[in-house]
Amino acid sequence: MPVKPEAVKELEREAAKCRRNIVRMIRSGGAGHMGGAMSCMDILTALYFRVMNIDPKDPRKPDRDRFIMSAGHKCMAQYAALAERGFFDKSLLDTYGKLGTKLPGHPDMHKLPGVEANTGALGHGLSISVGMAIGLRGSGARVFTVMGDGELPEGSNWEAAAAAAHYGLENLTALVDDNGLQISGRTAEVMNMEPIGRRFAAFGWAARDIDGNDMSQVVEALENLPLEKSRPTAIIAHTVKSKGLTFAEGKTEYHYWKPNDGELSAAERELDEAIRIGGAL
Ligand SMILES: Cc1ncc(C[n+]2csc(CCOP(=O)(O)OP(=O)(O)O)c2C)c(N)n1
Ligand SMILES: [Mg+2]
Repeated sequence: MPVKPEAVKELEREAAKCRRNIVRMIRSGGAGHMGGAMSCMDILTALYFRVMNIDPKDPRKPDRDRFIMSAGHKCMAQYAALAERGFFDKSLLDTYGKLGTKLPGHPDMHKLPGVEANTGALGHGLSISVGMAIGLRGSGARVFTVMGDGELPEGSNWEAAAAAAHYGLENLTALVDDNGLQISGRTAEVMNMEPIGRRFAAFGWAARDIDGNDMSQVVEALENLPLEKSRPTAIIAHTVKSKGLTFAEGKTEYHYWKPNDGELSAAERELDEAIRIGGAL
């Protein structure tokens, strides 16, 4: 069933607020992995505001859906969504990058409610997710993991992919934030992993491609899981790195952003305006 346009618009506004939270953290810390956090922000917004069974007042309730940010450097997207969804007070965003913060540059499950695993060394989140999904089989709880396209060359991902298919983990969904870039350039040039969907399919997954910055496509994909019975699902989400900040979109140099004051103010203005108007960026 198509998603109602009003619901899509509301989620797009939430996504703009979350992106604004990312810039707020960068103002606090002075720098951060902005590009990849922005590209996956629509996916996390759909998960946190519509799809996942979660409760900010009871973050560890046993039947909750689990979210793993496998590409841990993108954790500002998760912090932004958790804050906006009420898992912690938004004033914590202003501690990003400060000594003793609960919001470190890579997520720490012992510091922040809603974080299920410590990640940051690429290539481990899918294995963690497979273990969780096996443990949760039959409980109704699901596991969602966001991976980067530049993370896929890590061999451990493919051991995990094989295991997920072997155990028929239909409660597991991997979302590849395919923004086409990684730390040092175009993913296709650094280590080509295309065609990503067909690789997952060859390992026994059900896979599909979507536009990961089109909220109606993101919601439609997430509300029709599993894609095939008794198989894990891979959603290859084609996105734009730094989505939402026009001066930075699709540029490698904004993977880790250390802005000057002018750039930071321009980013704040652009996102404040996006929140005011609402709708897709
Ligand atoms: C095992 C490991 N190797 C290298 C790195 C350094 N590193 C951090 S981010 C990154 C690029 C990741 O690219 P991608 O997954 O596409 O992320 P995004 O484009 O969303 O920022 C790399 C190589 C790391 N964190 N872990
Ligand atoms: Mg990438």
